[in-house]
Amino acid sequence: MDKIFIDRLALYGRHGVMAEENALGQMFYISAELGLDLRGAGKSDSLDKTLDYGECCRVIKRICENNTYKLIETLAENIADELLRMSTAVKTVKVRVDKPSAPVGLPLESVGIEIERRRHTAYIALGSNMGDKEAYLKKAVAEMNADKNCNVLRVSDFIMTAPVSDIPQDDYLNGVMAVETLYTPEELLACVNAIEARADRVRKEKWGPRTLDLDIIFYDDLVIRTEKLTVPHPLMHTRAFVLEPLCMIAPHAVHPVFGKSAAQLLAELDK
Ligand code: A4P
Ligand code: MG
Repeated sequence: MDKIFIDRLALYGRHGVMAEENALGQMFYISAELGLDLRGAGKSDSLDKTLDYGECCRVIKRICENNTYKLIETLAENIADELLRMSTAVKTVKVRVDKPSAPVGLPLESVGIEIERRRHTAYIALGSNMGDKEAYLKKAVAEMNADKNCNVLRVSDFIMTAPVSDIPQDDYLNGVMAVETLYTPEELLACVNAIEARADRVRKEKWGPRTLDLDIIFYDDLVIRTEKLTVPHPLMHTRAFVLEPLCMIAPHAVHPVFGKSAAQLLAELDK
């Protein structure tokens, strides 16, 4: 990917674990690398097709000079966050913080850290079979989009489906949304759980009726199996109520375990 880079921007800051560091301050050298497509700017010679590197430097300066953090990790994390939020065109950000006068008590040229953060694409299945189902799904989409770490890219139509469950319950309204997010998978789960909780979701029984169910179907092409989280969602490939709306917005999205597209999985289910 193309890059904009900033090399060793020299700034005075008050970050450190020691009280003297917070009082006196010291020099920090901050480098950043932003990954984005520069072809349009190169072809048109127009500034609005790229990101102004001067503006990037001013963002870094503001964060470094207007805050006092104990850790350079926190400084770098906040810089990466803001650089990514400057434009959705920025897909990746690397930030390096050098702290050459760190009070280590040994002769050294510099110590520091480097982090890399990026935008991720997740697909989230929505379902509701209680109360005003459409209102619950629409509110979930709006809340997701209002989160500063998420950006809803596409939303499928909402379709009525018969419940897949042994527990007698009302029909479901189902859909799928594609989301660009800065959250890790675990943070995204916490985010969707919070949206469910605000929709008066009560967890009584597995597969029981619910005002709102939000399941993470895919997160990039990651395969995750932890106590809290299984991605891809373990039953998605068996469920038309997930695959049909998924195919409306991303028929070519590939299941990273089976190596098959959403369209293929749906065709196999129909058979
Ligand atoms: N969890 C693990 N992996 C994930 C993931 N990828 N996304 C954990 C979201 N959550 C995940 O989920 C229980 C726990 O799963 C969460 O706390 C989270 O830590 P839950 O939403 O409380 O329980 P659930 O929804 O009853 O279970 P599950 O396995 O998500 O069931 P499904 O697949 O959501 O099935 N019929 C129709 N027609 N339409 C439906 O939408 N939905 C269900 C529920 C049954 N029948 C349906 C529909
Ligand atoms: Mg669920």
